Amino acid sequence: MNILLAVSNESDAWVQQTAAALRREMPEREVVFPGEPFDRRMISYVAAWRHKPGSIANLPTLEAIFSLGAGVDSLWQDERLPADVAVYRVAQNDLTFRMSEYVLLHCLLHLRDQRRYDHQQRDRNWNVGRVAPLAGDVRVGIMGMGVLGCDAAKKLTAIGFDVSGWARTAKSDAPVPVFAGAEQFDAFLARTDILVALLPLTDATRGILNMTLFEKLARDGRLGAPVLINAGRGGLQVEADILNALDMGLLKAVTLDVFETEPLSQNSPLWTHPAVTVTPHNAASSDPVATAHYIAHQIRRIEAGEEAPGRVNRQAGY
Ligand code: NDP
Ligand code: OXD
Repeated sequence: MNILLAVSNESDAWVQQTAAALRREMPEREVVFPGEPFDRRMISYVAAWRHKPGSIANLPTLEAIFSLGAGVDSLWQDERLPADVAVYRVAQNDLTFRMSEYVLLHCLLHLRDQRRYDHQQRDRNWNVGRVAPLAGDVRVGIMGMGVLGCDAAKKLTAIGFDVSGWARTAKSDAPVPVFAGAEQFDAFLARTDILVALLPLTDATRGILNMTLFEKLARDGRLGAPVLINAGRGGLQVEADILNALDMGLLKAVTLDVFETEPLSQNSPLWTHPAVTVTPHNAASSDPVATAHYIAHQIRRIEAGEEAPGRVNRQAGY
């Protein structure tokens, strides 16, 4: 019935706050870390974030693994991940709404060319420049129409953007038109001025943000050239292709929250490129209290024999 908190850095403040919040939520259980002595036979649940491979093996009464985030790709990197154990992820408003704030912020920054005015302010340069298009004149394409993509789509639509999505499977209840699968991918790209990547990292999506894709984005948009925002996973993108596409004018600007290697190397040209906005994988860093509350809710549902939210399809990888 106890909970193992399997993380890469046990002393991290966010981890310690999550552990404290979990103990408050479920005082009847022990919350332990892999680095301390504990009874492996008493662990029913693992809450994991970038855990050390092998650290959640040999737990004979394990019932479920909870990702402390929405993404689960780091779990699959563990060859000793217990098979046949249900995996759950975070799919709740605290995280979702933060991601939508990030997507809105960066779509608007690109719409209004804000980076240019930041540079101008530094130079005390009063240059109005061209009149920005209205949101309604700009087509946003969201790759990944799951929990995050749908919420961002609703909110982008509410401020006027012309939004479409792309997913693996067709949707009849999405807030915006959704293109599905490989067959409709090119049509989706051809109507996209701002491409927002909110995909999980799987074998099918790794490296998808590459030169071939950038060449297929709309060439007739009001921003001058297409813009990329990636807040999904760094493994989706080929950073050398992004830099080349910027230099060739195939992309006008990019916002990246995630990177091929994190933290981003000090030597990466992305840090200083004038058309690149870098954030440190914090698009939707969640409140530890909300995360612990959500995991406690998932556990209570499982123990009541009910379906818990956020169940991952292990075969699909997300
Ligand atoms: P969901 O599982 O709810 O949605 C995933 C979406 O991606 C679904 O619409 C799915 O299609 C689509 N998809 C998956 N594989 C493919 C494919 N091969 N081709 C086309 N579409 C595909 O996930 P969330 O929305 O909750 O989260 C998405 C990702 O965002 C996470 O996996 C994580 O990597 C990232 N993330 C990043 C954060 C950050 O701070 N930067 C924070 C939180 C999450 P379908 O609907 O057909 O299944
Ligand atoms: C997540 C993340 O997947 O923060 O939740 O990246």
